[in-house]
Amino acid sequence: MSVYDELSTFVQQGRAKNVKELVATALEEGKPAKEILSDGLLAGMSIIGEKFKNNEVYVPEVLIAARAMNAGIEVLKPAMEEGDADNVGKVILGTVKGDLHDIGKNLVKIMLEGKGIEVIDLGVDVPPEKFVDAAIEHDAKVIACSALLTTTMSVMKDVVDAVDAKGMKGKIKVMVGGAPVTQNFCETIGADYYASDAASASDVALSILKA
Ligand code: B1M
Repeated sequence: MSVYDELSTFVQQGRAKNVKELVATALEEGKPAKEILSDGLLAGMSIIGEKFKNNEVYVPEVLIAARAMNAGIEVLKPAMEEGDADNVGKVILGTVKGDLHDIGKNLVKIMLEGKGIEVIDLGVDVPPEKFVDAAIEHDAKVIACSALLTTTMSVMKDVVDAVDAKGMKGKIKVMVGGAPVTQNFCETIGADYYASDAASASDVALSILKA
């Protein structure tokens, strides 16, 4: 069994301690952080997601797997960050109201910080106005919204509207992402940018802040 298959299995079994140890070993062996993340940790979480959908596992198992995955990400974090880049600006980040999924959002945060971007992380279940108020308070040019549920992605439109209502359209850019979100959806709701994964989110944010 490859180290990635083993990692995937540990994530599915929710064995946080084993995940941490194996990620550390894989890094020591020179395995690329990106590969450890995608072929090991995310692969395991994706299998859990399928089983969850098919009612083969339930919320507690998913939570335990998520905790194991987060433990692995913590060990990976230093290797994923690009290091001491200059502070190039601020981004307000959060998972939209009604949505409690934060693993993807946390990955976006790691990648943004790796580009030298200061991240004000509002956490999960964030109401639209809170994103905008925080952006104004911190003079941030980008709001980055994550949503994992088809029932919460519509809240991103409320964020776009809230930016408009505060007279900040064009001054604050809204970037959207998360598993059910697409470029087409982004355009439909009038958001400024879509990013399909955490690495692209950091590239997009950097280009906005440097423009
Ligand atoms: Co939830 N859940 N969940 N869940 N859960 C999904 C999303 C689901 C697809 C599972 C399934 O049915 N197959 C399904 C959604 C179905 C739908 O809407 N179409 C679902 C459901 C239904 C639910 C509940 C409603 C279940 C219930 O209670 N009946 C409930 C909702 C709670 C709520 O939010 N109000 C629920 C609860 C939970 C847990 C709490 C148990 C747990 C979350 C723990 C946590 O986040 N701390 C959980 C989990 C873990 C999942 C799955 C299994 C994994 C999600 C994940 O973390 N993936 C998920 C199934 C799946 O995705 N395969 C599922 C790994 C993560 C790295 O990927 O977040 O997609 P992701 O992030 C990616 C990209 O999307 C992107 O970058 C990352 C990769 O680089 N990205 C961005 C994310 N945000 C971005 C923002 C950007 C740019 C890119 O710019 C701003």
